Amino acid sequence: MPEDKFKRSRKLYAEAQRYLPGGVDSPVRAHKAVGATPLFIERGKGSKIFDADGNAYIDYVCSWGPLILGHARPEVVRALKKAAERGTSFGISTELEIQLAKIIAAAMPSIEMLRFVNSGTEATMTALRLARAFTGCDKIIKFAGGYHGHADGLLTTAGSGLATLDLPDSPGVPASHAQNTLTARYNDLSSVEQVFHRYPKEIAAVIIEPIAANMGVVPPLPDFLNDLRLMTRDYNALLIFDEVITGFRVAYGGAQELYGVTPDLTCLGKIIGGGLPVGAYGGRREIMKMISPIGPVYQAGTLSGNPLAMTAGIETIKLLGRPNVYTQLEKTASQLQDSIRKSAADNGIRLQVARVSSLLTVFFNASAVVDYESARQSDTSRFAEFFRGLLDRGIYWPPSQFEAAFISLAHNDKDIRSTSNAFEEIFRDFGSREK
Ligand code: HOZ
Repeated sequence: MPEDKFKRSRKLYAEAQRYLPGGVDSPVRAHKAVGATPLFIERGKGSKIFDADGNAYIDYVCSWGPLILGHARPEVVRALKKAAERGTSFGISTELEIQLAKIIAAAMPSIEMLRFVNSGTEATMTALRLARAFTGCDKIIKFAGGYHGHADGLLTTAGSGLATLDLPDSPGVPASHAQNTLTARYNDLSSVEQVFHRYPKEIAAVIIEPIAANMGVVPPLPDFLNDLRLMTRDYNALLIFDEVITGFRVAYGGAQELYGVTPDLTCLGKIIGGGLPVGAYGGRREIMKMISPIGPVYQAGTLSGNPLAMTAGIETIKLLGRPNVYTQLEKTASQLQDSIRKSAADNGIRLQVARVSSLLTVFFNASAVVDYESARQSDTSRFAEFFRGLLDRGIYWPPSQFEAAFISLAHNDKDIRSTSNAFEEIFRDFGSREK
């Protein structure tokens, strides 16, 4: 009998299930959609993670995006150690909050003021509360397949874990709440216009991932974001960019820099906390001035602006400000994209590789993916096989068709070569079975 290379992870998973629902603290980690043993990780270094059985993997999840520098980057670890020695939390302001706020405001000129919170979910939830207070309207528009965290009212036709587990929404959300969420089709301006026509004076905001990354990566079509900007202005609704994934990822100034479109409010998370829990929302001063204690819109948090999260964010973004960082990410990610396409073509495998900068998804789909409907045409059982094939070969890919793979600055040529070889072997196997 072959040796069980996941023995310890299996044991931990069995134990975890007694205490944690599904044995995990976030659904996709249970590997349900890909039929693989959930892993328990002991440590990470650079581009690699190491599980409880001592298996090493080249990691393309990178904690779902925050670790753009790779795992345990020495500069970040050193700064964190020093910060921890000074105290881990005060519940009182520190200068670090001003430092990180200044860095973010300089990177994204649309953000004149911001508030730090502890997760992307908190950021989007509060940005919407603020938009409703500012406009006096209750309804919001989101896009099918867009994921903005798990707050009530944002789980309708959502991507990420809900798409992975094929859940249309979640019980427990009052119907009265969900009915204020209207859904449009990503990359289809006419679907947005239809909603505005129907409720011309009732929409507080349109919230969008400017590059959809929670239905897999789906880039915006040319002009879509710009036209959306103009339309929201025409209807006096706010435009909220959820840049939790794309902020400091696709460009230093996020998707708003890449596409030259200015939102009213922006939600951030992930990279700005350098791997520690964080979120932020910010935007025009006149809107942000409505936040308590200078305005009436209430939002608070015991750990908000936590000094460790601020420190990791500052150190991470400092390193992202060095020359050629985004060129390097582009180069590494495009090498990976090219090798996937080549192996797929050589072996007659029909797939789509969607990529913007260091965000990438392999869709097992014969035609181009432009929205949630087309993303859902993908062959998820083939994806599951692909995931397991990569795992067997020491590569940790996102365990869902409807998530992005993340390339970091720690991924080097050797990692890309090993990953490309794995793709080649897997696609050769797929191809031979199809003949
Ligand atoms: N939704 C996050 C990225 N798509 C990942 C967090 C999670 O669901 O575990």
